[in-house]
Amino acid sequence: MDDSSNFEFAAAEPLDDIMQKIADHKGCGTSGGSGKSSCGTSDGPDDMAPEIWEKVKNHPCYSEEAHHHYARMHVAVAPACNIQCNYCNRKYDCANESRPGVVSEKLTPEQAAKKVLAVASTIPQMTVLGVAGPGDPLANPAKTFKTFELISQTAPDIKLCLSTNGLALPDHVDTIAKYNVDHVTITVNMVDPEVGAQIYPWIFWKNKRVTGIEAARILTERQMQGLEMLTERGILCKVNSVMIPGINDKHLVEVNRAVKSRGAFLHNIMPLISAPEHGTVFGLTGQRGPTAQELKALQDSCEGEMNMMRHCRQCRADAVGLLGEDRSAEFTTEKIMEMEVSYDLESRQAYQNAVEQERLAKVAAKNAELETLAAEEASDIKILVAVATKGQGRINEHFGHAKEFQVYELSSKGAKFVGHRRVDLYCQGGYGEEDSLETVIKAINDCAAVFVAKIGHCPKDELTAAGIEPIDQYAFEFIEQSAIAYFKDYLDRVKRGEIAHVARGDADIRQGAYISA
Ligand code: CLF
Ligand code: SF4
Repeated sequence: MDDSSNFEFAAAEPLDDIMQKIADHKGCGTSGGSGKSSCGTSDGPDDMAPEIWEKVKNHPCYSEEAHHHYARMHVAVAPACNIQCNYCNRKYDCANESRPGVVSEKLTPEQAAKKVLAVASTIPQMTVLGVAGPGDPLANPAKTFKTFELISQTAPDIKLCLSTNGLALPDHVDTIAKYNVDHVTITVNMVDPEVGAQIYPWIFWKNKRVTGIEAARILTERQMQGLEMLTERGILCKVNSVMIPGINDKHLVEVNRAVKSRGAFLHNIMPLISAPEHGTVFGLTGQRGPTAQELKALQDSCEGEMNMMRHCRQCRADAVGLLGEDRSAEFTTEKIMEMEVSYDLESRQAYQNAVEQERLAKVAAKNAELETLAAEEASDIKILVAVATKGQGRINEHFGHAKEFQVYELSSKGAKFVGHRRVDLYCQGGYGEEDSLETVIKAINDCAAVFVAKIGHCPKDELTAAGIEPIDQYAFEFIEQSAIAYFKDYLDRVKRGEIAHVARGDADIRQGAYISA
């Protein structure tokens, strides 16, 4: 159990003390009994300070647990950028918060406000509005803040979120606070200008272009200054870092320490996505992204310093829906302008109250299962399992319909979310495709089992032949409770000699298993 996450605020506590508690707290992860989560509270308000719980409880990026239940949306109101990253091509969305190659519809603040109301009235679990590109929101301050102003007037229950490269951040901290933007992400890829010069060819600073080490020095100073200013004001900060092998991979441990010491709440190390067809400098020079093994090793090595976000989906700048699903096509400008919007705060709150009841039931079920696991003889065995889910924290997706699998590590401590694997749709038009099944098996070949709501005979046989146990007996049940129950049974079967435990270490994770561009 990690005591650092168990703290409470006294009434009228000084802001410095509160910020120290945020800094002491390892990101948004909590020990939560023995089932420690990597990047989200899994046990609820008893497990963290009320002020922090209020900020993260329905933010799908700041709480891994919340991302099963709550959705976010982005509005693409910020086309310009004030720096150049070697992994970005302005023809595409911002690579910090999106997949390269997906072009957004640019919106005016008024169109964006209409879109937010349209989405909020259709998706009651949409709780967060982010401005994340396609350029830098703070290089477009008038459009960004006008959007926040309009939304705070018309949809006051929606949390406002911002993602920036940080160059202009210190100039806008007061405005960020004024509009109650309570979550800010800064992309920090280096704190050493010599490393930065290999990532940023130039920045636009005080009306002129600055290049090389000097550009990187200015950028890092502004990023650290902005981070300190935000955390001093009690604004929750997440740091995104793009892992670029051979350039900043080893250096990101130092970045992790630097941002943690300045009060960052959560660190999200994302893989570089790079391909020649993206037309970026790194794409054209053949700079590769990290393997799954390299990414996980770096995240693991930073976890002692600070909890790591592992559920990021590298969203596009107009993403809508739960992380991992994309409903943006339902809300094009043409469609939203024709939509009758009825923003009903009461029914949204009623829906969210029902979600909260479901979450409580889920936590209670997990804790009950954990108690029975704790009663078993301790074991060093650890396994990974893959889960097909479309949300609500339940095993509720057909094997053939899964676009991704969520991966949990099971041990005597419980079930811990450790990442996701995107896969091609195995079921194409109702027929299983041989090649796609092979792709799925490759993506989850380090998992002992795959939990699904339903699965056909053919894929069942092939998974079994590949050493992955297909499990449909927990269909529509809660993920963590079911996974712990399965793990107890697994340990029993190993003890009885019915199955041989196969250690599947990182070496078994094939390149690309986590990452698909
Ligand atoms: Fe958007 Fe970013 Fe806010 Fe989330 S995304 S601005 S913090 S609401 Fe989330 Fe998407 Fe990862 Fe960003 S999964 S890319 S971390
Ligand atoms: Fe592209 Fe974002 Fe970098 Fe600007 S900050 S160059 S939009 S990735």
